[in-house]
Amino acid sequence: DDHVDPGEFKSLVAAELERARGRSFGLTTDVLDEADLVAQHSRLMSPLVWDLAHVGNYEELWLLRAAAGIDPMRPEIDSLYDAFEHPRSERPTLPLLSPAEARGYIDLVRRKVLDSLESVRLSPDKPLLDAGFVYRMVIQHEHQHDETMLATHQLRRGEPVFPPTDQAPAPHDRQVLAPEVLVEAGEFVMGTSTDRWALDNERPAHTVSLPAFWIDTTPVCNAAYRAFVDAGGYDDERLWDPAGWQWRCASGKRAPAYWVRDGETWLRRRFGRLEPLVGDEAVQHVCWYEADAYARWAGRRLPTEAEWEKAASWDPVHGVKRRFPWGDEPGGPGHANLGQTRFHPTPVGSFPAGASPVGARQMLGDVWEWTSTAFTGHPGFCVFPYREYSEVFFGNDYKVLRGGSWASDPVTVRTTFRNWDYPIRRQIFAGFRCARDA
Ligand code: AVJ
Ligand code: FE
Repeated sequence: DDHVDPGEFKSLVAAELERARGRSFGLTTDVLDEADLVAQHSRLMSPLVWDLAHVGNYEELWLLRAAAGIDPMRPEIDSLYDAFEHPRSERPTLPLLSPAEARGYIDLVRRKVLDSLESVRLSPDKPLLDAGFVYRMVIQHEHQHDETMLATHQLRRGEPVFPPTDQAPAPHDRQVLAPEVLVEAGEFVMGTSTDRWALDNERPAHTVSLPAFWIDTTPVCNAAYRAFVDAGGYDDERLWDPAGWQWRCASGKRAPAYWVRDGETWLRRRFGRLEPLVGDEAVQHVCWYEADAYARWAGRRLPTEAEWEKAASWDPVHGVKRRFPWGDEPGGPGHANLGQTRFHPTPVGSFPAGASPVGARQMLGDVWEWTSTAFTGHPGFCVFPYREYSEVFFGNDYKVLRGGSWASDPVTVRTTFRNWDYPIRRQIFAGFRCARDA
């Protein structure tokens, strides 16, 4: 298992690059016209055509220039697609490639990448190529942008472009589930030093000792969150973090994003359609401040990042860590709601087969889960391969999210994966679960 067979690896890379690209086209040129692709649907987001060319430019930088030593194709466009040179709100004013030019460019990059795969050696003496790291990084990068593009679609006004999904209901046993699970006091291994898909901020593995705690078996659902709304939670300053109360007052928000009042009840707007709010689905589109206030109202708190990871991955009986809550092997449709198959979360209590060793459900998939922890490096963190992936975000400004959402591709999630965002952000597919000291 330690050995990476070069032939097998190259066919895996080609197939995964192809799969990610099919997804990117399915969110852009396959479904939207030129005007919709270049429009700014929200100041929080890039025009979709920016994301499309950016994933190709990133692929060129890392797989052609850095990995294969190939000269820049169009160095003059690099700065347009550098996320740090231009904030999202500014991107529509840049002389971006048109949708047709962007496609021509990223198609050409991709052809060269596939050609270069023949000659590239996955030598352990080049850290970027060791076990094919840089290819895994680029594949994950495209899927991360695909999830961001879905958030842009959700903000977009206009005719729906995604057909209604008609998925088999998820396997379910919520009637017999205890509301919370106990995680005993003790050490566990946080992070990883061996996962070949792990990005720099997941490394290295290190031992963390936690006191005993209780954590919700499932994410908080719409019905539970609605009880907080109905109880006047948005009007009770005592429930809110001081900065959260400021946000609440300045924004005027009184419910999660996309909830629409309809007399006595609520609807939600989802990818251009108004539909009933499904009570038992995990709540999404809440910011950290809302999650934090709900938890206080419920007499609980958000889990720390370490608590979340221990509940998701640690097998206390065998003293081993799992890559996924259910084990070390990738799951299937019975384990988690991942990979944009449904376009919405499933009911809480779904996926008995996806439970973690302590019995926590839906730790991966459905909704990203806010934790109480600010984003910093694990002890022993080393930048690899570039500071702007995560190190420049370390500090107090960003909160860690865990577990991935229904929009996250399976190759981008594992129990060590870390996401982060500002505590006011609601456009991402984020919810939460609560915890308390034991
Ligand atoms: C890990 C989701 C916070 O979208 O800003 C994409 C991923 N990094 N391109 C982001 C990322 C560079 C990143 N997040
Ligand atoms: Fe990016």
